[in-house]
Amino acid sequence: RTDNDIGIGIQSGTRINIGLKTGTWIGIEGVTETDMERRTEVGIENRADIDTVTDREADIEKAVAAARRAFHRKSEWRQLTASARGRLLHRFADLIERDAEYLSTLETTDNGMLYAMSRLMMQGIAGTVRYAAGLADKVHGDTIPSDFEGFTYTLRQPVGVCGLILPWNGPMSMFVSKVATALAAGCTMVVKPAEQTPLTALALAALLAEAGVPRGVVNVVNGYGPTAGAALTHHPHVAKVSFTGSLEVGKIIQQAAGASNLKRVTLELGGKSPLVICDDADLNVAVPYAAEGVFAHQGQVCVAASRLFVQSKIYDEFVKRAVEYAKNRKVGNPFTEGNQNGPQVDEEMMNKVLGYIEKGKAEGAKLLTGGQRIGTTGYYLEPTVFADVTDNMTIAKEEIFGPVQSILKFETLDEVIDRANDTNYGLAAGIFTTNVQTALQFSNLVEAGIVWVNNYFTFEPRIPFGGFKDSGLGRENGLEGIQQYLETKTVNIAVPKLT
Ligand code: TXE
Repeated sequence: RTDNDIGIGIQSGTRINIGLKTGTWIGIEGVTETDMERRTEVGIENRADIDTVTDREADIEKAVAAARRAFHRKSEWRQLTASARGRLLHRFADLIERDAEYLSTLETTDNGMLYAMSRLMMQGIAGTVRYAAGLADKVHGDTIPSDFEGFTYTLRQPVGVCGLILPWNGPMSMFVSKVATALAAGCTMVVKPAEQTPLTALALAALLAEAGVPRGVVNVVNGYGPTAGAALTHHPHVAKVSFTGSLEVGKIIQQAAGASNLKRVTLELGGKSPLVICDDADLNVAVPYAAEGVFAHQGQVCVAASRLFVQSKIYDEFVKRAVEYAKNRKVGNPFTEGNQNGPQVDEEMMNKVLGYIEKGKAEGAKLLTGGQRIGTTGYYLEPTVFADVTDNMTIAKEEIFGPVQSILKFETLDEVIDRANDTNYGLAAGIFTTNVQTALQFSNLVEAGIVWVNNYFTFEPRIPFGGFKDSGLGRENGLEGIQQYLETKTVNIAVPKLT
């Protein structure tokens, strides 16, 4: 989204329209008509043109029916062994590696993510799929001793048709983390990408088909939240929804689950993550980490270090260096090498960030650099630093989702732990200190799903990820991630004593 609100579409002889916002079509380099035909041939149902509300709901209906057929006990998918599912996922990872350049170009075109970042992320994306591939044949139950004459064992079985609703900030990484895990568990699914970023989910779905995932197992329907998304969350044949997005919509989804068939729900809903810099920290390390923690990907990251607590002894020096760092950050076209920030995803999100900046100024925070849009083409924002932020200010309480660093001052560890926890969110937290006791005390007491000590943003497919409090429900990734796509069945067998 480096231009104004033009639609991005791919048109071929077959009917595949992607993410149209206006009537304008532009071609995307590297996507040929043959590619598109191959995609329709393999039967992925791609209907992303914006028609009417009813049409969109009808698409979800068709997709859920396809996923339900593919989940039938006699289907090709259900007949596959767990290790065969693992092999399919490894093939999918091979294809992601083969097409890494194309996929990362598409991701940057779609989302505005720096190309250097989307290219670098491809390794992690393939790695996530390989981790899920390895998990596929390691799903098993327990044998439980019984006080009666017999024994009990458990089976862990796929939950059924899943609705996977994706956000726009990490379209590909979210797709693979949800889809690969659900496939490893043996589920079938309907994926609804975010309306801002419809492209890479379609490309990945085509690769799944090329890898040999049977028809109907993964269905992608592009559409808007209140229509396509809501149809999925209310659908009586969807057994589980996994959602990443806003807290507001997370609450709507949980209500829809309760009002329909009590579907299982996993939610990842963002945060207001505290990063604490103690006065014994190495500032040469802490300053860049804190800046990347909130500026990377234009601040559109759920774990962004958006509340930066700096201890009083080093406060002035830290603020000076943070401002210098922000001023030197290069903002521009995400495809241009050397740029460190690209555009916000769209005008609405850019305006939301600018609104928070105005609130920060009005409520008395000290704006030390940035605060403005850059130019009038594209949604570029200056990296912004506010100092003297206090806990009650809006910019210290609400998720900004933009390149805005808010610096707060603290005196003691005891005090900063209470202040860090004084939020309805609880996704991530970080601390920079050279004192191991301080690091451990903070890690034990902070209310967050992940804590980084002397680093920030480290992610791996092996580590469970999710939030405390309003930041979500359940965990994705790691061994816990796959459990969210499984039901436990208990079987009790009578074995009378041989007398
Ligand atoms: O989110 P939405 P938006 C936060 C961030 C951002 C704010 C708003 O603070 O500024 O949310 O972003 C689908 N039923 N995060 O408006 O609306 C929608 O189509 C079912 C944090 O983009 O939650 C899209 O696919 N689905 C975050 C997805 O929900 C619905 C990532 C996310 O959109 C729906 C993104 C409905 N009624 C935003 N309404 C993170 N946790 O990383 C919308 N959707």
